[in-house]
Amino acid sequence: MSSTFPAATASLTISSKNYSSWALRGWLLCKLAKIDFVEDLQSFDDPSTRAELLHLTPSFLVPKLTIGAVEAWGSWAIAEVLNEINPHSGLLPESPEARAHCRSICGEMHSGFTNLRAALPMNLKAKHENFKVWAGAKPDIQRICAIWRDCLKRYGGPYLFGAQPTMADAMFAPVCSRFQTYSVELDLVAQQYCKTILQWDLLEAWRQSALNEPDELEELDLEF
Ligand SMILES: N[C@@H](CCC(=O)N[C@@H](CS)C(=O)NCC(=O)O)C(=O)O
Repeated sequence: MSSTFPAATASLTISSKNYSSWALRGWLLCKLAKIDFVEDLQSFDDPSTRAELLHLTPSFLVPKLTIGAVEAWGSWAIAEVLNEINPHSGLLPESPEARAHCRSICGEMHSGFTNLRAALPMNLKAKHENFKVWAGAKPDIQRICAIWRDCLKRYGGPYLFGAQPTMADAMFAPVCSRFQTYSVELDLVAQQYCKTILQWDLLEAWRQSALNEPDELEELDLEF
């Protein structure tokens, strides 16, 4: 088997841009890695889609990246594959210490914060002014804000590892949108970080596409 990546066009299988936080992560990672890719947008409200998804992605989940015979599914695997494809894209910070730190907080995001994800599902079209955050989600929010404070202090911001966004910002970006949607009270540092992410041109481009998506997948309002 060849040790280089195929010269094929990359394709990113994603689902709803409004609801799918993992799809957003995969898309931001591809953009940060500066690869050319096409979006393969699968619609969850089409009954044939689940059967189709099974062929497209073994985990049944999106995002999934395909480049010729190279297939990676799950945001974390996609991040690492993209970093292999383009190790100088800045997906990871430069120093070994910062790279280890970056990978660690991406890992926390990837495998944790399940209460936050359940209580505050991503929905870019929604805005809740007086949303009561479930007590079980509060430790997740506190931990996320502590991660951000630590990074911004150590590396100087405005992104988590300094002047340019890395894979960590891609992984945490959907959290910023959730905090905005549900009007979560945040300390000043976290507020500023959310503002940076929400003004990021890539996030704005994604948000515009999400707003143009047909309404309304009501069952996803609670579950995603
Ligand atoms: N840990 C996975 C999570 C992927 C995931 O949960 N994707 C959701 C979309 S946000 C999905 O594909 N759900 C399909 C379904 O529920 O049918 C990742 O890192 O990508």
